[in-house]
Amino acid sequence: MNYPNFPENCKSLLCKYLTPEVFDLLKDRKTSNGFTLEQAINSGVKNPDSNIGVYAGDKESYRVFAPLFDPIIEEYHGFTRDDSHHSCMEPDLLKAPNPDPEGKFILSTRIRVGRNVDNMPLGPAISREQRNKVEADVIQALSRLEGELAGKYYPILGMSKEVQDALIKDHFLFKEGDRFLNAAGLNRDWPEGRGIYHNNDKTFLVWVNEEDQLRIISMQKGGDIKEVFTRLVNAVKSIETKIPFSYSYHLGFITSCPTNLGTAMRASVHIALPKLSQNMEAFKAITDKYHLQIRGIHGEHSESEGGIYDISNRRRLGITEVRAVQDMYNGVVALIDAEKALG
Ligand code: ADP
Ligand code: CIR
Repeated sequence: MNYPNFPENCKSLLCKYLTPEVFDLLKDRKTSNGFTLEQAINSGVKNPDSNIGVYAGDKESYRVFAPLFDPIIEEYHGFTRDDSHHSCMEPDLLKAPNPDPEGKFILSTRIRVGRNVDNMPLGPAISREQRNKVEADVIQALSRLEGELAGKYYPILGMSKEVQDALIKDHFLFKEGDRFLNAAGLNRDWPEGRGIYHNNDKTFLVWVNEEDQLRIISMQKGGDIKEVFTRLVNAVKSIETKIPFSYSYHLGFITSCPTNLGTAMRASVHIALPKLSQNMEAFKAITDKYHLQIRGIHGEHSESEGGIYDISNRRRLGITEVRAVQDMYNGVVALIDAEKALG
């Protein structure tokens, strides 16, 4: 493989940190699962509009390809090689009274964490048999959940197009054929091994074998962020008694995309900011101050519609889960204040 040809205007962290020297150092390395540099960078090479552009094939990738991953991790999370990660999933420590009890701004709240099974390759390097085993083990673990978390698993294989499209449109299910995941090798053998579990109210959901082997999700209408976090914590604690998750004392929970390492948590609201969003500079000044990310209404790489935005914590590594949700909460309070000030 030769040094990739990045377009001149390429802004991904991959093209910033894959210097010819780093490329030469890493190009012949392989993890014990056979994962190569070429595989790790393919998403960003094929999609030069990537924000990041790299994926890990296994926990070992973060060590074997550290000269590429470390600076990317440092720039995204502000977390260095010498830092360590600590988890804290204590909903009582979160200070988050509903910032919008009248429901004027916040349409819905969602918090998800990514998890992968210990001692299994991650999605970009997993085999078909291993992926199917993950699915079977996860279905079994989920079948033991009780009370509010009890639900049913729906495989994508055999799901009608109408049901699948409705679940995607209503923000419950991952989309099909994402080009970033495709190039990362995450859509191999589609749709086998993929599916979604949810309770009757669709307030608790688990995506199986998408970008990560599990995406554990709690969501509901309105802005009761603490209730959403509490449900998520209960679910994660229950599932981890059955499934051993991949974890590192340095990097926290291991995920295929380096932006998700650590807490692997994205806490978001869908929020209407029609006035503030007329002035993107003022809007971004607030989101930067509170370490927030702005996404469109249909998730990553989508556009906003009708002044409604997906606002979430940007940092996930080197801070606790409580801090990640608190980042989002504090920023949302500031955004609502700014919107109100505009009349
Ligand atoms: P993820 O957060 O899981 O990495 P995406 O950005 O692709 O991935 O979002 C997944 C889905 O979740 C999308 O349909 C998105 O619109 C939906 N979503 C995200 N946040 C919220 C929210 N606060 N309320 C409702 N749906 C949401
Ligand atoms: C990209 O590089 O744009 C995709 N692989 C997704 C990266 C994670 N998302 C993000 O930082 N917005």
